[in-house]
Amino acid sequence: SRNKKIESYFTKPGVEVGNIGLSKEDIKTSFLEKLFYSLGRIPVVATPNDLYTSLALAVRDRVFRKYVKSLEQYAEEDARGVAYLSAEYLPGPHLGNNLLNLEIMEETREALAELNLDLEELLKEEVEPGLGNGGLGRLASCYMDSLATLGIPSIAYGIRYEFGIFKQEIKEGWQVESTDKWLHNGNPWEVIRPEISFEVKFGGYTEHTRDENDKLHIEWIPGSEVKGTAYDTPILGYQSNGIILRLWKAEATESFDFAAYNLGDYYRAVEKKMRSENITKVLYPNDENLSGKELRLKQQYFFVCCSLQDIIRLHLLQGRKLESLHEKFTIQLNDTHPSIAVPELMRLLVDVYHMEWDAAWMVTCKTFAYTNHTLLPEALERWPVSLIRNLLPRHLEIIYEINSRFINELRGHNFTGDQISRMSLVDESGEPTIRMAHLATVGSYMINGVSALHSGLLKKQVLKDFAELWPNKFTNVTNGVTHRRFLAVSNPGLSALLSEKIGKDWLTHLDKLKGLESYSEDETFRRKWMEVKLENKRNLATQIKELTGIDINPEMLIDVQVKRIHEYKRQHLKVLHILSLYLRVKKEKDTSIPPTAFVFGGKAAPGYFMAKRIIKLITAVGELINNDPEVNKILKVVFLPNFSVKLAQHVYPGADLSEQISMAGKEASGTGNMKFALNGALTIGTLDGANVEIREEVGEENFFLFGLTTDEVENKKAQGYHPYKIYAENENLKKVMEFLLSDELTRGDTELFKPIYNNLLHQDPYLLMEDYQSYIEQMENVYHVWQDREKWAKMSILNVARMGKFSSDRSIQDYCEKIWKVEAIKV
Ligand code: HBZ
Repeated sequence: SRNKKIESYFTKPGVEVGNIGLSKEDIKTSFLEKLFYSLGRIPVVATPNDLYTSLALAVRDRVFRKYVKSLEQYAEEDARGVAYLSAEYLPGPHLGNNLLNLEIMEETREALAELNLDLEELLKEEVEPGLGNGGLGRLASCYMDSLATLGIPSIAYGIRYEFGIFKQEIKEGWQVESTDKWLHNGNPWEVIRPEISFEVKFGGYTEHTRDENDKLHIEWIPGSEVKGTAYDTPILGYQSNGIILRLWKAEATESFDFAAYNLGDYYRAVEKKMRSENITKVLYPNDENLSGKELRLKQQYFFVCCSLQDIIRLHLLQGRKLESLHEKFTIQLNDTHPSIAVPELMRLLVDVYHMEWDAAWMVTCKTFAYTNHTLLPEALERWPVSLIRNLLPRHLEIIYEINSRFINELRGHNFTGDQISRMSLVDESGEPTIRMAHLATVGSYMINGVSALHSGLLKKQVLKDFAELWPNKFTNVTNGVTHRRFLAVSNPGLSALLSEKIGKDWLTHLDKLKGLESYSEDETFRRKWMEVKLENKRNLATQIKELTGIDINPEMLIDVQVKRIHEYKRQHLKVLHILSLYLRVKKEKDTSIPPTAFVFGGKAAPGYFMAKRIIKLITAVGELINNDPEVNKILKVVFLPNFSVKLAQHVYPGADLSEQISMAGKEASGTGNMKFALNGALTIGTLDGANVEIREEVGEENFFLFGLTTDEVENKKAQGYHPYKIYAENENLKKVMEFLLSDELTRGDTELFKPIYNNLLHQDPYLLMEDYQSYIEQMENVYHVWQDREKWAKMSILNVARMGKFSSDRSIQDYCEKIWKVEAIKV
């Protein structure tokens, strides 16, 4: 009510506050205003970053205008909403995407041109927030784009890491890491909300007392405390609403160090402050592997604790009761990283808001839903009981209580002792640990995997017993990607061609691409299609030249594998294929191979020995091939350093062939596979993750399949797998493998690739030896089709035309219908 007067300005029909018009002139004026009055710069001294920042601020005003309108409407309708909890986000550069969503790309380009500035140059200035490792973080950002576009009332919570995923450089062929100072030039997209801050406790002990009515009260006396402050970034949808990405930064609390200050112990107080701020210093760069570090658990609890307090604040702000929390909010757990939210919500409801356990548990179990992203045993989170006891003593008690009630329930269902110990939240087989996937499963009303295959395996393997107990709690939501960023923004050439043929509806309804199918028979269209692709390949070749110094002829087949480096993803299988081609050209003087550029990109976890060796292997093969005049007209090998969303936006449009070659049963979904196909690359892949569904959609005749199926992999392993035997019986494979140890490749360092060689020959956990022949043969087929460019073009068009299913808009609709029961509110 205090602000009624201000509100009347804002809500008066037709009245806008400030200059937020969308015409060329409006944008030009805003841009100049930002430069002069927000940055205090005059043109002669303005740096490229100043110019970029001015434009970003001008655009941000327009984004916020849309966001506040959405907020008003959500509040008015008292709508049910989604809170998305993710420890990682990879939004990519904001500017280009916001220009698309506001539909002011051209106006902005012209406004800048009149000032003698080039929009493309300013777009290049943006440093992207690398607040994630890979697929999981990027998925969260795709989902934000779709939540905003579809008008789903939602808020996304995460961590404002001061340093994101490390910067990767290649030195003498090896990955070298350095810190990612993404905030160095400031961040025009975020707004700090100093008034939205919460205290987070750590350590200490709990005190159990009974009051006069014999009611138990439990108090957590912490050993330390930090404060989390909200930093908001608006994320805009296309022609639509905006939502907020709220990231928490850790700071010292004033109150907690008061004692030290009072004692005059200034240095001790300052040291505490620094220790507090450490919590959100840096992202752990491990994907699909555990760090097991205390600081990582602190990060998880820190952001969960702030987010839940914020959700409760928002709920109570509307005058509602906590008993109805689950009716107004559903909270999605992006993997187990935020799963400490289950005991934390229980703690808040029971200890802080004095709800009875049963009532609190009912609310909790109806609030959370959990997405699993991996079946790899080494990636399933477990925390030692001792660590939780030290850091979160009250949560350990709550976890034990949840577990004991859960086990009673199992006994009631006549589960056997074996089953019970398999299902327990506590693994007591060695050092006692908490199985976070079990905690998330028990505390959620729905659990989903991220592709049909993966969701099926989840019920058969990792959560088998739980799926028997609660068959209706399990579902699938196949991943999707935002085609607005990964087609409309990053591939303007193809986008224009699509819109020319089928109109612009595909921007909000990707299944409209179906309308392209008939054009695959149209020769003129096919020619245009291939011209657009060639232009994108030229652009990619320019990027490659800038980043690596390597010249690529854009006419070559561009064959790409970009993703985190991991043995299960089998980048080294690709290398074996390249070496087989090299030996053919070199030793057999075979020049019939179509010229091909093999492009790799992706980061290895800094402590992952084999992954780092694989990078060295790729670059060593590159050195050898690229510098050999006998070979380098036919083959080129490139390792693109520091793969990121920004770089990805150049890579997908320029690719001819997409490598999706993980061992079947290991890649939960993959999302790069979708981005490539959406940009007209054909896929060579195994029946793994979402490849299965992509192949179903595009048609098996338009997909290059190879390798064992999940069942065949299982059988092979059950029978006893002998990689050495396969090697010994395949002359070609043998030569390729021996070449790994050759002086030509290792330049005399015979130990260099021995770890890879030995692993493949004697363990080969991901069946490279087994799938090798099938892969080589399917690559021959790829080359065969590539020779027939008309056929290739047809297949490429049909791939794009049939990708409608893989929009993240469809995924979000699935979440709304199958899990969240939330409805859209469009402004
Ligand atoms: O999530 C990926 C899956 O490997 C991929 O198949 C799937 O498409 C994608 C989205 O569902 N998983 C990850 O990217 N995982 C991580 O990045 C990760 C990060 C921190 C961890 C564990 C995993 O502690």
